[in-house]
Amino acid sequence: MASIPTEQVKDASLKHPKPNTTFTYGTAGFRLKGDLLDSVMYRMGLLAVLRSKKLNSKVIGAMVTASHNPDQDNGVKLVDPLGEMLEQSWELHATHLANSADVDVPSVLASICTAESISWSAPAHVVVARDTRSTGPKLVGAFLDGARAAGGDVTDYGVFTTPQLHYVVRALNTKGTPEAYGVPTEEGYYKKIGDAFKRIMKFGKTKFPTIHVDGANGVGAPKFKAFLPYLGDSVSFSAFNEDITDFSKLNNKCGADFVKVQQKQPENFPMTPGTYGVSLDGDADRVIFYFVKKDGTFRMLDGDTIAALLASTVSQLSQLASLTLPSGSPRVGVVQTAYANGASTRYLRETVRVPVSMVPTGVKHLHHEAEGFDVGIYFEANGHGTVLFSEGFVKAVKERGGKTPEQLAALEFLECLTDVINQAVGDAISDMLAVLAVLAYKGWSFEQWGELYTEVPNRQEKVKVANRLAFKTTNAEQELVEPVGSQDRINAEVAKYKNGRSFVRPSGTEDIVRVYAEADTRENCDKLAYTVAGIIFDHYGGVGDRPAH
Ligand code: G16
Repeated sequence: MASIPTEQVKDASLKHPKPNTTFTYGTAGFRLKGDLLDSVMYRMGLLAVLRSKKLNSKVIGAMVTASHNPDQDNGVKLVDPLGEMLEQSWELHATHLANSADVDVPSVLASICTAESISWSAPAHVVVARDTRSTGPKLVGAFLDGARAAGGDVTDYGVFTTPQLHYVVRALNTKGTPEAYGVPTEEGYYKKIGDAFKRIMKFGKTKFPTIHVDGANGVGAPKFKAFLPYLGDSVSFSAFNEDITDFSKLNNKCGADFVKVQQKQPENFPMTPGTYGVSLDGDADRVIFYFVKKDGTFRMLDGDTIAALLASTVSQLSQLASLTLPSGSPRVGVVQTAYANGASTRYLRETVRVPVSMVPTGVKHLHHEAEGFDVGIYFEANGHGTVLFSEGFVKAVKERGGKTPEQLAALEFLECLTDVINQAVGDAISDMLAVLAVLAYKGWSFEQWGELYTEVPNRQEKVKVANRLAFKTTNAEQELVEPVGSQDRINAEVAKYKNGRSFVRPSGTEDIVRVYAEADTRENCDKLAYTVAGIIFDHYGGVGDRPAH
């Protein structure tokens, strides 16, 4: 029986020595300064091979990106066969392997094989892609070394958006089956989503102004340009922040994270009243919409607003079409995190009347929860999310059980929607197209969409601390259990504000803790956010500049 090529793995390990750093598999995989990640990449190449062997030679993906973070950062996350994030129990193997001494790598691999009953003789298939970051090519090289040292068959897809990599993994693993997801190439991705977008826009009643798209100076910019020829001419787009040659510009004063956190438009982005803007983030898996009102004020439409629009539309259309599954009416549900605006949760529960689940930050948690619904809509407030349609729902929609022309149209619209949306993972470009299609169908402007509910003023701040791992949370990350006493201090502040809400949690992608606050007025909300940020800084190891208004 074949066994681990110990010498080969050990020799290659020594070429990718581990630095004196402790690695953690965080919210979206390993994320650190790019120049510290060589050994991690090598070892994730090894682990991806093991994961493929464990799953009967299914294709496993790896995406090399640090998404919304600056160019100096980089990261890697492994992708399971249907495009979902790596199963959580394997995050422990990843962390263990990443932190082992160089010489111990073969024995750690052997221990994972034993724990997971992996037969080494099974073939392994792995694919990898990267965003536009400067450290990407070298890190992909280290990953390939790992996958090859373990004898895996590995394909490098070059520069991709994160959602394109997830799409390709799912398409490869479903090829030739009744669940075939699409042609497993970049063009296959454009064609599948583009064709569905052209079909769904037949229902459109609105002519949008030219949509300005902020590419965050990242991979989304060239990929969106490549996508344009597949989208027809129902909407016209203008692209901005497309410079991927000057690495310092990546996510710098632009992109979805900047817009969401700063609550203002990106730089180098012309906007006047009536302009519609859309920002992607650095790897194009998050999207934020915005416009400038007639009075010149900036209005943002974030992940919560996207979830509200999609949940209300899918519910209404399912009812209009009298859609019935063998289990009864389709169960439409929404999954959010603590960052969801309180008003959006109330709107979903009380007006749309759908169940809303709260889970910890990270699409890996949201995705899993959303799988429990016939239509599971999950969006983080930061614009990261998608919609999962169950097989039963898709089948019922395709069977066209409707009778009236309105019912048949509703079913066709829903069917197109299942193809426009990238169900493998949150996808900024596909989400943008889905939102535009829904608005066009309803005959709504961005302004009308923004009237679904009135947001409670909110603010997010970052605090740099000596040790963010000292912060431990409970209750879907809404309360701190450590440092002891910190939550009492936060509660005492929150109690001073009408509709006050605030929580603190360590980021899983940046070396900071995040502070979130809501209150009845903008002024109160800002005061609460900065007071809580100040408490964390003063009492719990703040370093650098104290957060200031
Ligand atoms: C990643 C995750 C998101 C998460 C975000 C911030 O996004 O995929 O689910 O909301 O990090 O996480 P944290 O608050 O733990 O830093 P991205 O776009 O950076 O991949």
